[in-house]
Amino acid sequence: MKRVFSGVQPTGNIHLGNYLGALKQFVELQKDHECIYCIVDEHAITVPQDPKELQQHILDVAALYMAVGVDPKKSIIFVQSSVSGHAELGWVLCCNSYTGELFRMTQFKAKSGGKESVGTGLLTYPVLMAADILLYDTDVVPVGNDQKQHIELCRDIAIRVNHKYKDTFVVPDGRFMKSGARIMALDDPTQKMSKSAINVHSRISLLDEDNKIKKSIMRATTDSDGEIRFDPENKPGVSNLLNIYSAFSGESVEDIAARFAGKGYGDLKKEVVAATQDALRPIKDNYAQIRESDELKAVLRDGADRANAIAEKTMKRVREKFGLGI
Ligand code: AQP
Repeated sequence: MKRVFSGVQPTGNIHLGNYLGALKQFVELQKDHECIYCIVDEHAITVPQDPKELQQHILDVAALYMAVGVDPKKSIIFVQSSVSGHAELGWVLCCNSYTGELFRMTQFKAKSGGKESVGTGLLTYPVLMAADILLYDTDVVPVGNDQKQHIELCRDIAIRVNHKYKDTFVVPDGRFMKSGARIMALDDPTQKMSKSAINVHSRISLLDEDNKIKKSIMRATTDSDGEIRFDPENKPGVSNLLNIYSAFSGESVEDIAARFAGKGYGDLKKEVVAATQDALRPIKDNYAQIRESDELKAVLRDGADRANAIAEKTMKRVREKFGLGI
């Protein structure tokens, strides 16, 4: 069975983009892959976090993984900082990557833009992400489109190390959804939907109430030509709504657009509201039960043990290849 690894940062407000781009794939892949899903708390501290809130957000994300359908009997669910191999391999890979390639990362440019002083962790974030993936001899990495460049860097680093020290890493492939790989902000469909955006109506969080879902979608930015067609470049707002609908319904964006020919944006929005509310309702119900249960921390402890057993094998190989330790 091929091995899958992916993660989400416990930075709050897990949104429709995270779900449709990544989490939905997590669930699908469980059927016929060996899956390892991480809550990447060490990535979260690349920007300042309140320690108490971070603790809660870790449990929130773990509960959401399970609420959307990640099954701890089938998949490993664990917290990154409970497996020390992530940080150790991260350092080894830092010594095998170049500042030039890290400064070129668009996410680094976006997050550091305009600031006088930028934390080193923001720059080395993709190297730690490469370590997360390579630590588990991962074949497949299900992520949103925004992570394409980071996956490419991970592959480059793996190939570079393999060139120097034969057969050290498995070179992984990214896996991206057809619909949902890049969900855009509802208030500005030229930007990706993001947890950290200030306007709450820019995103739908997975735990949003029905009323909030309705408000955010009904006020979503569209355009003034009134035609419903899929054209992300010229009609990013309408195309984003079609994309969201398609990701929930499984119907192609073209078929949905054809079905709405001659109708108004309000009609489309109403159906997107209903599809979103219907899809999120069971997730919210599951979440409420799981988040309160004692089982959650036990799942994470068991996941950490299982993840650590795999990670230690890789680290033994890496230490030997690089001549580390005695
Ligand atoms: N808008 C998106 N559309 C599709 N997929 C997305 N992902 C994120 N945004 C979208 C995917 O969700 C997974 C987890 O993301 P993350 O929590 O690790 O970090 P992120 O990409 O930094 O998420 P945000 O929401 O944009 O957070 P902030 O605002 O803090 O930067 C990843 O697979 C990602 O591709």
